[in-house]
Amino acid sequence: MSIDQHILPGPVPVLNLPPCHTEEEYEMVYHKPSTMVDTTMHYCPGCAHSLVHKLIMEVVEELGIQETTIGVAPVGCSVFAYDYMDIDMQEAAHGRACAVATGIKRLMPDKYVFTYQGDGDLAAIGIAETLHAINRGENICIVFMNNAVYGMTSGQMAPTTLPGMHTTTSPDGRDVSYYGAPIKVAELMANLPGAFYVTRQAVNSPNAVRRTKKALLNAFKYQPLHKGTCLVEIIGNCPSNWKMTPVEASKFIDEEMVKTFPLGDIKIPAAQDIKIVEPAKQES
Ligand SMILES: Cc1ncc(C[n+]2csc(CCOP(=O)(O)OP(=O)(O)O)c2C)c(N)n1
Ligand code: SF4
Ligand SMILES: [Mg+2]
Repeated sequence: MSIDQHILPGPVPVLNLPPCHTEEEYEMVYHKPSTMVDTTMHYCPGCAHSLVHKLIMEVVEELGIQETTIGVAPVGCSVFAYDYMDIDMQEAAHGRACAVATGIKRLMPDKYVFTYQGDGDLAAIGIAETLHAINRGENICIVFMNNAVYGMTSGQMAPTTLPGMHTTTSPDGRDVSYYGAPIKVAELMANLPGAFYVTRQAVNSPNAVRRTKKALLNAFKYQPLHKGTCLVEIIGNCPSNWKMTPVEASKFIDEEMVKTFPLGDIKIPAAQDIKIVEPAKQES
């Protein structure tokens, strides 16, 4: 007896029913942005970097600026951002992303230029370059991923580590009287005259993701106005170094991180500064 005879009770009827739905009837609710390279990412499960890469690339796709966008990648876990974003990218040595982006933007003012940096990269070794670029009002967008640790190098204390937070270099918890308080980068930079738009967001829930996408969209849209620097700080999950599951890490952001790093806009442009100038109508 063949296996078919053994498991099937009898001849299988051939049903010529119409398909339930035509292709047009399906609503497209998600597609991977065409601006992303079709490859596997190296990030840990639950890491914020992969999500934020995707959001930036969605913005680039929606604005139709794939050919005119240049990103600057940092050191840290997101050093390989250039392997995932299908745009022109430049790697910058430790903390120098804003200086490199300054050069690119000044040479090519019509390009959309952004940096992508972690807290070790931006707020420690690169704080000077970042502060001076914003003070000068460079027309770049800075995407600042704050996960409160040096993720790539196994979770050392960063300038943004929370008070009392345990890291590999603060095993008893960050002692503020010894190491100082966490640096609130967004608030600090918003005080500089060159800062045009400064916001702090997160990506630990669907609503937070939507707000972050909006913030990134604004920051990119403002760039052709040449009015100053846009800084989008994003509180990122680092489940591996926080020694948490992805779900616990998302809760940790809501329950602990936001106490030190409250979410929301910190500096928004005045209405007249973002007024779109319509091209003059030609007389017929
Ligand atoms: C001059 C120098 N200092 C330090 C390092 C080690 N290093 C590489 S990445 C990194 C920290 C990255 O942390 P962060 O910028 O917060 O990025 P994350 O991995 O958390 O996304 C450090 C300290 C190095 N390679 N060279
Ligand atoms: S170590 Fe942290 S920041 Fe790095 S990939 Fe893993 S979760 Fe992301
Ligand atoms: Mg970090």
